[in-house]
Amino acid sequence: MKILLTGAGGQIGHDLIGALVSQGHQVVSTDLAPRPPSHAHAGGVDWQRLDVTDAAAVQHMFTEHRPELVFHLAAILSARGEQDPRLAYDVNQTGTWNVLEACRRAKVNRLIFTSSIAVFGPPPSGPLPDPTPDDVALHPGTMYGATKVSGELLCAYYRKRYGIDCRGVRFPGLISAAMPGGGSSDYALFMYVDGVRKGAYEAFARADTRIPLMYMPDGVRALLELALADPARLTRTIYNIAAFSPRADEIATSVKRVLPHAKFTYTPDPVRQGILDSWPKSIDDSAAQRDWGWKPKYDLDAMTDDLVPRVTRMLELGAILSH
Ligand code: AKB
Repeated sequence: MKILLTGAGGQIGHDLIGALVSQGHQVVSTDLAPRPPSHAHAGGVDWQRLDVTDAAAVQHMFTEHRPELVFHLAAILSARGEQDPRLAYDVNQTGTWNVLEACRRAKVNRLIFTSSIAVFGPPPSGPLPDPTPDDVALHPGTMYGATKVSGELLCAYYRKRYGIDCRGVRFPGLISAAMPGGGSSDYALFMYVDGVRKGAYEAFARADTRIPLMYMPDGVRALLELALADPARLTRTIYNIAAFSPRADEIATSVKRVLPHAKFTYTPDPVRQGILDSWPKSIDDSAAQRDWGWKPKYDLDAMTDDLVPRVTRMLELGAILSH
């Protein structure tokens, strides 16, 4: 199948491209930035420069390549988005609109939208239910979250109005051996990277911070399974998906099982801690389980056992840059 990715140079693209290529798909990877050195494994994959905020360029790319399936990954994440809300609006809001319009005009069959737990925030009436279900009033506290809510609604609109088979997941914080960019959940990955590299990490979150997290192989599998799910079985446009929800100090304990000398300290950054505190502590993903059989394979310790050797290898290869 011919598949186009936006934001292919990011954390999800790194692993998703490899999975798509190994399944024999023809992949067109697009990103504003040139192919990062860490994407060397995707050497044979077509890499095209694309700024999703440029409507004409997006239209041209989609019409030229006529993909059957698009994964829309391009986004400015929560912490970076609070530094530059205008940029987050342009990329996440206008970019998503441009991608949907290009899908409509180029007659793309299916679009996979990557939403996030950042769509949630505490409602005025009190805290979010724990676990948080798919359908609660959405009160995001960040520009990133607000634009993801809008993206979800636009997907449902384009589905109903123009028949584009648009589907998506709300990702927890994703952890992998590829560097994330500007997320509030990044403390979790840095515990692994700096745990290996320096034997110590000063987290920007409190020790009792608890948010939903997921290991990237599960995240990639969720995207692929949803992309191939029978439309007749889908009762929603956007699905919560969950894996595990550890406190920051529980992640530290898990890392220390493998790296006993690693030291972790906690110095909360007020902006990122505020964002983390506004997100759900855990997620109810029963609709995804029921409709398309979603089930994570990795819990926290299984992720740690797999990830520490990977991070070690990536650091040896110089493929993880500093944060
Ligand atoms: C972020 O921290 O902004 C992202 C997310 C949870 O969507 N990783």
